[in-house]
Amino acid sequence: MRIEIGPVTRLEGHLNVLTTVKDNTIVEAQCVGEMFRGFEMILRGRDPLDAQQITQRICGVCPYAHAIASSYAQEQAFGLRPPPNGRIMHNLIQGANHLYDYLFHFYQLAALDFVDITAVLKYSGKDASLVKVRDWVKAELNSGRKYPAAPFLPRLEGRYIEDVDANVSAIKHYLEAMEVQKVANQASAIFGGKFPHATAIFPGGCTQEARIDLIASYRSKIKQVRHFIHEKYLPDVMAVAATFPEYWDIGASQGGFLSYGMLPRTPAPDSDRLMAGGVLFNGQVTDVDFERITQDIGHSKYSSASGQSVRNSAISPDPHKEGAYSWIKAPRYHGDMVEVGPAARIMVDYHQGHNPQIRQLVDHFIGQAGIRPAQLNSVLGRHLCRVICSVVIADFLLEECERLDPAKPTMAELVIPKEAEGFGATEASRGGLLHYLRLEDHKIATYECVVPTTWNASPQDDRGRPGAMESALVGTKVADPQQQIEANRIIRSFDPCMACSVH
Ligand code: NFE
Repeated sequence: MRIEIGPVTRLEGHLNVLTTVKDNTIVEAQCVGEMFRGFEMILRGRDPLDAQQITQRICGVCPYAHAIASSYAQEQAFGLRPPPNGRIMHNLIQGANHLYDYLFHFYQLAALDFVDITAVLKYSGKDASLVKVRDWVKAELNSGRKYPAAPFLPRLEGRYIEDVDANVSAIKHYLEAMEVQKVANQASAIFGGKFPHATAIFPGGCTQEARIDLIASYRSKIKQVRHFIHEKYLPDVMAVAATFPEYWDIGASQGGFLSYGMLPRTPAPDSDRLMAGGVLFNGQVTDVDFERITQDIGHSKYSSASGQSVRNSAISPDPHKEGAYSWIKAPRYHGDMVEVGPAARIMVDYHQGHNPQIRQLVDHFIGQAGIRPAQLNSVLGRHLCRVICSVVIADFLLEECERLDPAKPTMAELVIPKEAEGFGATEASRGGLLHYLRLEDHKIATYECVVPTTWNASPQDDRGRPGAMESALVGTKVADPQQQIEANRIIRSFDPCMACSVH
């Protein structure tokens, strides 16, 4: 039985997923990116300094990661190193964006997979925000509307949290999380100029000053966000894990893991990073080699050559190509499928014993959950790894503030060479993000972005092997093949962003 479970809601953009179900088990899955955008074509022939601005428009959720990857690529092409303040400001802007994004994903996108909003009808307390939600749900259900209480209802049927107090507390945190996300975005905007789409991020640093009042304001905002992470986000994720422990064993992808690492601690962006990069296969981590990244398009709607390296990538849309089912390309590492994202980021660092705080947090929480490190490759593992990232990043951002020196410059002077090329790699919230550019006659001749959701939601490669998310769906038992709440929870745990994936 072949079933279309798309459009999958509570994610960015338009994702369709087709599953084939036999005996209540998914035996095949196809992730379909349904639109074409063409940013790499838009960039051709432009001034390279347009790139960190234009690529931010790929997405309103993770714009800073694109600006940072573009700046790193240009820094390499220009032979440029930002001064320490510039590097730190890049980190402060990008890091605060990660904190916003993890909270947004868990509360607004994923939590409703587990939290029962109708439990609020039993709320008898006096909290004004909850009373408002309760009265609204009640009025909606009595309204006679075809779809009352949208977008929370109707929903897929399955088991949700049953405890009324736990549900009510989660609904309260859903509301609070939106306020905290605003604070995180304000923090990014202090040095980035605005949210989304920062104006101040440049190759070689940041155009904002390292003023004492800005540092103090940034610190106080990150402290507020950090408080929420520790007091609400972390316990809420562990509460979901305690209620749905079966999801430690559901949704494992079937390949390796790739992370570029993030938040450099020295002006060389690819040197020592807060989280180390690497490629993890069978418990072994090796350094990332950009030359080993290729993109297959056998099942993607492009007619250019398949399997090209990043440097040689081309883009030629072919909407009617036979056998193609997605606008997403299929990136592979040395020919193999890898997952990117929070679980990859944490596992790659953990397996190298690189960041002691990550090791300690992973050991603590897998001990508490009674699972093995390999089970971080799961629905719950991805949620837990986002929390671990947020704890580690929030602490680091506060330390970075101490290292800003108001008396020193925040930008390096830059000269655009006539011919040059550069790679820029970082971690967006959803995983490894790579930008590549080549200059000819001071202008962009080639620009290529290899984006997190392009890896995770990729279609089959030329050998017919599935992408990470497709592979995570295969083998999943579904109680109701028509609804597949289990598949939806798997997809959401990847936090796909379709706008980014097709860019
Ligand atoms: Ni549009 Fe993004 C992140 C990037 S995902 S959200 O995180 O890059 O492919």
